[in-house]
Amino acid sequence: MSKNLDAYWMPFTANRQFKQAPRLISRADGMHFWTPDNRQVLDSIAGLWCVNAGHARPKIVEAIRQQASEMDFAPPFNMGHPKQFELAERLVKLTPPGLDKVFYANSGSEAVETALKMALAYHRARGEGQRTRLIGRERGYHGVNFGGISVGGMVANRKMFGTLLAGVDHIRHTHDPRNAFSKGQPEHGAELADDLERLVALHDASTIAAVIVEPVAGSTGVLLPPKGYLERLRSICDKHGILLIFDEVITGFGRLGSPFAATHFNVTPDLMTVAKGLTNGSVPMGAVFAHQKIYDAFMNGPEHMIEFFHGYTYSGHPLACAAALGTLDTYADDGLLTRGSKMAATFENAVHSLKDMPNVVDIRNMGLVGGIELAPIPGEPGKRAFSVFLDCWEKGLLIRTTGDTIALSPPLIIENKHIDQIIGTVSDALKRAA
Ligand code: PXG
Repeated sequence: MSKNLDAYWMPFTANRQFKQAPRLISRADGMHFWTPDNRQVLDSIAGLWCVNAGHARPKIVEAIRQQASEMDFAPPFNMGHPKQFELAERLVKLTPPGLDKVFYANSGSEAVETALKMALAYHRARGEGQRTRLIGRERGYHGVNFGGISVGGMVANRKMFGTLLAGVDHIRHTHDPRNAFSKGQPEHGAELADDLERLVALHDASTIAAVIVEPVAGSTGVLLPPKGYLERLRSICDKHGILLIFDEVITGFGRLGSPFAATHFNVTPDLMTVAKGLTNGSVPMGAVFAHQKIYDAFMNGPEHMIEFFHGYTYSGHPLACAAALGTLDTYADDGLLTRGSKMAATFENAVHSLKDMPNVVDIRNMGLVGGIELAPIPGEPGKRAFSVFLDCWEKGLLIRTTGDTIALSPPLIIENKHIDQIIGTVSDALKRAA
C-alpha cells in the first residue's frame, strides 16, 4: 500500500492531524472492522449510520457481484431497467400509506436537494408558485449541498459558504436542558413546533413551500422530538398548506426500531428523504418518497413532455438497485427493521449506565441510537469528546463524536456482548478523559 497520504484531501476530517497518525481500516465483516495490520475494531456506529445489517452481508455482496457482470450501467433518462421498478415497488410497501412514489438519487445530500426542488415545483404546478420559502430548523443537518446547508442549522457547515439560498428561515431546535437524561422522547417542548406559527405570522403562509426536519436529529448530537412535537408540526403544516419533509437519512431503515421514523411516531410527511441504510452503505444511493398527491400534481402537462426537470446520471444505478434489493432481503431475513425495538430497552439501560461518569451532562436515546453529551473543556469545544474517540479507537472500538457528544448507532444485528464492550470501553475512556 502507498504510504504517501498527501494527495487525498479528506472530507470532514482534520487532515493534518489524521496524516500525522492515520487511522486506516481495510476489511469489514459483521460488527467489525479490521486495520491493515489486522487489529479488530468493533463498529458502534454502523460505519456512519448506514451499515444497518452489519458488514459484508452475503446477499448484498452477491447481488452487487452479479449485477456488475450482468449490466454495469443503464442510462436513467427515457430508459429503465427492471430492478429500478422492482426496488421502487418493494420500497413503497414499507413506507407509510400515501408515500407511494420513489425518486432515486445517490446520497442523502442529493435526496434533500431533490425533495426541496419537488416541493417548490409542486406548488408551482398547482398554481401556487408564490410559495417559494423553505423552512429548516436550527441544529438541523441535511447534507452539504447548497439547499441542504441553507435549510440546515449547523453554523460550521454554513458560515464559510456565502449567502446560501435566499428566502430560507429556521424554526427553533428542540434541545432543552430541562429534558436532560430523558429516556426516549422527552416530556418538555411540544410547543416548540408553534415556532412555525411565528414564521407564518412573519412571512405569511402563502409564501412558504415546505418545512424540513429530521424526526430525530443525528449529526447535531442525537436530539429527540419532544412528545407531541411532530404531531403538532404536522397539524400546523396542514392548516397552512405547507409541505412537511422528513429527512430520514439516519432514521430510515430500522434505526429507531421501526422501518421509518414516520412509522415509529405515526406522523406521515409529504416527502421523505432516505439514503445510508437503503443499500446498507454498500453502494451510494439516496431516494425521495413522495406522496401520491405530489406526483399527481406533476402529471398535468402534455404527455410527451418531461414533467420534472431533475435527475442524476446515476439515478437508479444498476449496482445501487441490486445492492438495495439485497439489503431489503437481508433486513427481511433477519427482521432487522424492527429488531431495534427488541434491543431498545437493553441499549437504553446500557447507555444510561454512563450517567455518573466524569463530565457526562446528558444522555439521550431511542431505538438503537444513543447520544452521550460531555461538558466541553473550557475554551476548547469538541476536544474532550475527540480524545475519547481516539482512546476508544486505540482500545478497538470505533465511535463517532460531534461537538462534545458521543453518538452511538450500532448495526442493528448488535448482541448484548457488543453492547457490554461498547459501554466498558467508553466508560474507561471517559475516566481517562476526566
Ligand atoms: N440528511 C441527514 C439527516 C443526514 O444525517 C445527510 C442528509 C447527507 O447524506 P450524505 O449521504 O450526502 O452524506 C445526512 C448525513 C455524523 C454524520 O457524524 C452524519 C451524516 C454525514 C456525515 C456525518 O453524524 N449524515
